Amino acid sequence: MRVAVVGATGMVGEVMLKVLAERNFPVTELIPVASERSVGKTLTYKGKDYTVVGLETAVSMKPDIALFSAGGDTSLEWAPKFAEVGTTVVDNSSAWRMDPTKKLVVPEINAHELTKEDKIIANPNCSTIQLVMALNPLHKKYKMKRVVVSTYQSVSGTGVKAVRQLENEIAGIEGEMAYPYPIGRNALPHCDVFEDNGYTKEEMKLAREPQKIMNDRSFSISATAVRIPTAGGHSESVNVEFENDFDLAEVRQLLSETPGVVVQDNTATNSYPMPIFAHDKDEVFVGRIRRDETQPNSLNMWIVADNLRKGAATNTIQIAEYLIENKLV
Ligand code: A2P
Ligand code: 11C
Repeated sequence: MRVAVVGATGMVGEVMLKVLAERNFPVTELIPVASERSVGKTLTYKGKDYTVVGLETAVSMKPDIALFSAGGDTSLEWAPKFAEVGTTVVDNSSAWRMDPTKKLVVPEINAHELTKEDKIIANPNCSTIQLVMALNPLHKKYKMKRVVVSTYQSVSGTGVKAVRQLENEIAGIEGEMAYPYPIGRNALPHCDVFEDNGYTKEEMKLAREPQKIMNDRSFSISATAVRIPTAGGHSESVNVEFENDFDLAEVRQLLSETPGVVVQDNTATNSYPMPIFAHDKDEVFVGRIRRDETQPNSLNMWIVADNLRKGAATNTIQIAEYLIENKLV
C-alpha cells in the first residue's frame, strides 16, 4: 500500500507513524504530508528517512490510502481531492463525522458497514471512541435509555500548544497560553468552543456521535467535558440507565470479553483505570463498575484510554487495516 500521512509532523501524525510501524502495516511507500512550513523536512519511519511533501504533490502521487490528521479545514478542502484520484481517505478531524453520506467508524462496532464506495471515512472524536467501546456491548445486552458522562480530558487533546502551556506552568516559566486560564492546579469545564445551546462542541460530539456509530437513536447522552492537567489519556465518569436490569458480575464478564476492552476493577487491590496505566496502550480500560443505588437498572463506571492512540491514530489505522483485509481498497 502507498500510504500518505497528512499531518505527519503533528501530535497525532507522529503517533500514526509509530502505530503503522508497530503493527507492521503493509506500507510499500510512505508519503509524509504537512503544511508548506514543513515541506522538505525529514521524518524517520522504520529507520528510513522520508521527505515531507505538500498536499498538491501528495495528491499527484495518487496514494492508495491517506490518513488525515491536519485539522478540519485541511480535510474539508483536500480529502475530496484525494478521493477524486482514487485514494481512500480515513480522516481523524471532525469535518465529515456528521455528514450523512460518510461513515463514522469504530472498527469493533461498525466496520462491517464499509464498502468499496466509501472514499472518505470519518474517525470519531477521541472521547467518543472510548465511550462507545464500553457502551456498545452493554447496550446490546440491556438496552440503554440514557447516559450521563463527565470527562476528564488531558491537554494532549488540545495539541502541542496546550502541552507546552502545562509544561511551562509546572516549570514556572511564562509562555504562550492555549487556554483562557492556567491549566496546572486547575480544571476547565471548557473543551473546544461553546455552541448556542450552552454546551461545548466537545460535549455535543459526545451526545451525537455514538448514535451514528451504533446506528441507534433510541438512547440519549448528556455530557460535561472538562480539561484537567494530565499530559495524556482521557478519563470518563459514566452513568447509564438501561431498560433492563443487569447483574454486575455479568457486566464485568461482558466487558472483559469485548475485544479492545480491558476490565481493571478490584477495589481490594486499588485496581482501577488511570491515564498513567493507559499511556501508550491501544485498549480501553474500564473500572469502578457499580450499581447506581439511586435508581433502577442503572450503572456507574469509569473509562480511560490513550486519546492519541485508540482515540485517534490506532482507530484510524484499524479502519485502514479492515479496508485492506476485506479488499475494499
Ligand atoms: P505543520 O507541522 O507543517 O504545521 P497538530 O494537531 O499537532 O497541531 O498538527 C497538525 C498537523 O497538520 C501538522 O502536521 C501540520 O503541519 C499539519 N497541517 C496544519 N495545517 C495544514 C495545512 N494547511 N496543510 C497541510 N498540513 C497542515
Ligand atoms: C480534545 N477531543 O481532547 C478533543 C481532541 O474533534 O477530533 C480531538 C478533536 C476532534 O479536546
